[in-house]
Amino acid sequence: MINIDAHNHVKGKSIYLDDIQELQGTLYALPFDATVAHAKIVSINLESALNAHGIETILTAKDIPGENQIGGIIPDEPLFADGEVHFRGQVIALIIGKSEHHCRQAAKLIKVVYEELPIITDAREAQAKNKLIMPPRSFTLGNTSEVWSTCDYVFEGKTEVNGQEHLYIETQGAYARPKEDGSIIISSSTQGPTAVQRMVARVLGIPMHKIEIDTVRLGGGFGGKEDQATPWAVMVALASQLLHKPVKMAMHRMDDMRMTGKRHPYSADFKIGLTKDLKIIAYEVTHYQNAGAAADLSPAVMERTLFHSTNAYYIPNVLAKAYSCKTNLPPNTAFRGFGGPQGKFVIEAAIVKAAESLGINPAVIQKANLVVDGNELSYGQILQQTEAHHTWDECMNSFQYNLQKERVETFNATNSRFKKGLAVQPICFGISFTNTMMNHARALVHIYHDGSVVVSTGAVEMGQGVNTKLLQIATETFGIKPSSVRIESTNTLRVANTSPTAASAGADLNGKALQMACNALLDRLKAVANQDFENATIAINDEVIYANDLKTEVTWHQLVTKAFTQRVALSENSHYATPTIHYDKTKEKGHPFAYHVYGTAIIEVTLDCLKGVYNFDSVNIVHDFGKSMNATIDNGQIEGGLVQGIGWMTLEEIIYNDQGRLVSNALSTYKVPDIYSVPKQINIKHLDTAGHELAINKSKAVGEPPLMYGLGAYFAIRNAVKAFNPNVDLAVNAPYTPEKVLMDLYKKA
Ligand code: MTE
Ligand code: LUZ
Ligand code: MOS
Repeated sequence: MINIDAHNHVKGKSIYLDDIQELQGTLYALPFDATVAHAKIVSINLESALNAHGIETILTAKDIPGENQIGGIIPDEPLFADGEVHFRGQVIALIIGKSEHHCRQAAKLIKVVYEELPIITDAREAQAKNKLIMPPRSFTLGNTSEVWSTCDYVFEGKTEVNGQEHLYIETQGAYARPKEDGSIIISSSTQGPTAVQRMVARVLGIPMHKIEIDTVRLGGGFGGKEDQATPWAVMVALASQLLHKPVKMAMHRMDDMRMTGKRHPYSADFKIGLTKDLKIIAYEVTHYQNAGAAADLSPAVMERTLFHSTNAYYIPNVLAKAYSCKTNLPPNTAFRGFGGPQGKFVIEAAIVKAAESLGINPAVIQKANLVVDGNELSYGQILQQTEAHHTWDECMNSFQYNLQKERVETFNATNSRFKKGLAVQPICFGISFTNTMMNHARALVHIYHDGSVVVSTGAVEMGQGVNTKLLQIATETFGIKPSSVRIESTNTLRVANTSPTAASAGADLNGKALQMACNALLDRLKAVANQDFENATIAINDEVIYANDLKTEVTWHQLVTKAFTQRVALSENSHYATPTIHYDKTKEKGHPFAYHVYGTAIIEVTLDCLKGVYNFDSVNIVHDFGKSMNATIDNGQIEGGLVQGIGWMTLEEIIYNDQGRLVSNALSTYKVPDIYSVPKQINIKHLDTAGHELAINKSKAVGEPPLMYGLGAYFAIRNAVKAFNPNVDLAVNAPYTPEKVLMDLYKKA
């Protein structure tokens, strides 16, 4: 089935937040933010701004009827700065006027007097000064300190990995309209409608049942709208509630980039120990996560960094520790992979460091340590149905890695200006929210008496194709045409208490709930059909219901009508909670993931050693989809994730100066992959495995894992640099921008 949004997207008919038909009298809201990164607010003078043309009002912390608090995991984040600011871009006031233009004019008239305080932007500096979001956490397996002396080789090192701007095409925004009796509807471009509802209730001081959040689709989220769509929705809700008027916000790109958090930068120290036959027997890592000025999702992101600290490798002795460091930057947040990619980057760097020191191909160490069934990971989960070797071998064989490697070596021996680099990147990613409590979903299905069906779930469509997968589940279960089913917007009145669409689990959780609802309805309809067919086996095909002899038949519409006249319930609400998962934080042991997703990529790059610029020639991937329920959509996720990962590792460079000002604050200074930087060839081979019971229709979750293939881009470029400048000692510092590559090419050994 093609993506159900494809035609409307191409025609420009799809509705995004800014396309919602506005009510007459709609006002516009513009956040006014801090211009210093850390300060006491001595005074705020709003007078001339309030008197400016077209301005309705300006709201600050003192106008909040409920709590000035939007922190989800830790309540440490005010909606509007109150007395102090902790990062540039922190919102101090909300200007409401007749148009955005009026608001921008008024913003120039607001006068804030600050008393500046010391600024910290570096994670290690924050940790040294004990500025932490929460106490550090450690995962332990075996006993590293006991085995160092038995290792034949021990290597130590340090890595840096930068953040990443989400760059969803649709910027943050929300539109609130008052309903009667103080209740309110808010259209929000959010991955988590329930999170928005909860925070609106808290800040407005009203019960959740007065708040309806509606989300049709997002023009991309990538994690950036898991938590950070909330403040903007709360702001328009607050203004709408106080003014009894519809209020809307759709952010400018530069405002969005300045005010919102990004992927977390990490700094890390590692120590890796191997035996003579290249088995990694000990690994210690300390991660310093740059959380920004408030917790946001950082504790959960940090947790996933620890979970993925050993990527696809079995290491019997592990000590992984992480600090969530509080700095004067916008709070960093979820981003595809959610800390996992940062954890994996360090183990890959450690392996590369070992291989370079031993003068061997890192792939030899990678392969020698891939996980197998029965391996215990540092957090206690015993792996089953592992596909690490399977994807690796399949990738090596079907894409003829050995020939490719020879070709690259020959190229490098015969070319001086251009050098090629090759890297292999295996991945292993856990599927489930690491917070067990969040792994549940509901679906509401109505069959109308004309036979048409409407489906509501908690899943948010953000381009990943979840609505198409949900439509497939409903139509396949009922045996009816796609045009008979409609997937409705995600709405907190129809489906309540949802987890955000995140952790790649949207299709699994909501799809399973939907399947349960459809099956319950089908059972009731079959019971009605059985009255005519005398307990025959019933099959539905093309909207025709057959008894087992295929002689008697009735249409879907006739059957539904009959059920309706017999007063059979044609609506169903089902609840699904992932079985088998559990986790004990006091012991840091458990079985947090329903299953893992595996894959292997081979990345080849050509580097121009005169200019430092590079091009990716090919990326060959064998990915473990299980039984992919929609290969086109799943391949799209692989391509998109891969390119996003390559962008993070190569071109995308977030720069804050030491005053905490975002220097890379627009698309002129923040470079993302374009059509020219996409690999010339991306070959995706499906590893067709049994799948997993806990994956919807055994079609494994696909959203986040492929981003981590992009890690290989970093190491492929490094190999090309090494081919040109063999004896140089290189740091591990991503992204590897052409500027940094050029410096390394001519760095003295
Ligand atoms: N694909 C598109 N086109 N747009 C997005 O915003 N988000 C990614 C991934 N793929 C995203 C995307 C992230 S971060 C996640 S967690 C998953 O989609 C969420 O959707 P799923 O749970 O349905 O896979
Ligand atoms: N969000 C979250 C996530 O709250 N918990 C997770 O484990 C997670 N994993 C990936 C992406 N978002
Ligand atoms: Mo994705 S980072 O789980 O929204």
